[in-house]
Amino acid sequence: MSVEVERKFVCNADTLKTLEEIGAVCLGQRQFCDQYFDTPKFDLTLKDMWLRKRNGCWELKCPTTADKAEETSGEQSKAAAMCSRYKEITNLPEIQLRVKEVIKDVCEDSETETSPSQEEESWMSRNNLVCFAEFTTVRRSFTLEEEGVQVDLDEADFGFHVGEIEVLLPEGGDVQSALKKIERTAGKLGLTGDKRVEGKMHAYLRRNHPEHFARLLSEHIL
Ligand code: V4E
Repeated sequence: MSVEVERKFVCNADTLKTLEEIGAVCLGQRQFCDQYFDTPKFDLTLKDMWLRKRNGCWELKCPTTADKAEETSGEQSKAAAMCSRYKEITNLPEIQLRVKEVIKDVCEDSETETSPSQEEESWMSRNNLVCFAEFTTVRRSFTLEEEGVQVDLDEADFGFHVGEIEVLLPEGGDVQSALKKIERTAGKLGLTGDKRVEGKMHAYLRRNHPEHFARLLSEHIL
C-alpha cells in the first residue's frame, strides 16, 4: 500500500515551457481508461472512497488520517490544505475487505467453481456496485529529480485539463517533507492560487451527475 500526496493546479499554454525551464525531465505519455464504481446510494464515495478500474486493474483510493504535526503547524497546514492525501490500494482481496467494511455483503460467495472474472462480477453484483463514471485520460509525466516529485499534465476525453504535483510515499512515510517538496515545486511553477483546484472527477460529476455531485458537496467530500 502507498500514500499519494498531491496538489492539483490549472495548467495553461506556458506550463510546458516552465517545466522545461525549471529542469523537469519528461517521463513520457500514456493513456488510461478509468471506470469508477459505487452503489446507487453512493455508499463508497460518501466515505471518500474511490473504487476504480484503471485499464482493467482494480484500485481503491481512501482517506488517511492526519498526523499531529500537520494539525498544529500553521504554515504546514496551509500547504496541507492545498493538497489531498489518499491511500492507494491495488491488491484486490484487500480492496474487497475495505469495501466490506462499508457495504455489508448481501450473501457470501457460493462454493461453486468460478473464474476470477466471474468472481469479480459476482462480488460487484452482491455489493450492488455499478459504474458511475468512465473516461479516458492522456497523461504526460515529468519529474523534478532533485525534489523527488512527479508532475502530471492530464487531458481527459470530456474536454478537461488539469495538472498535478505528486509525491508517492510508503505507508507511514514523511508527509511533512512531501508537502514541502510539493510547495517548492508549486513555487518553481509560479503557482499563486490559494484555492484547491477541481480534479477530473469533480468536473465529471458536476457536468454529468449533478445529484451525486450535490450530495458529495453537501457532505464536504468534494
Ligand atoms: C475525486 C477523488 C478521487 C478520485 C480520483 O481523483 P484524482 O486524484 O483526481 O484522479 P487521478 O486520475 O489524478 O488519479 P491518480 O492517477 O493521481 O491516482 S480520489 C479523491 N478524490 C477526492 C478529491 C478531493 N476531494 N479533492 C481533490 C483536490 N482531489 C480529489
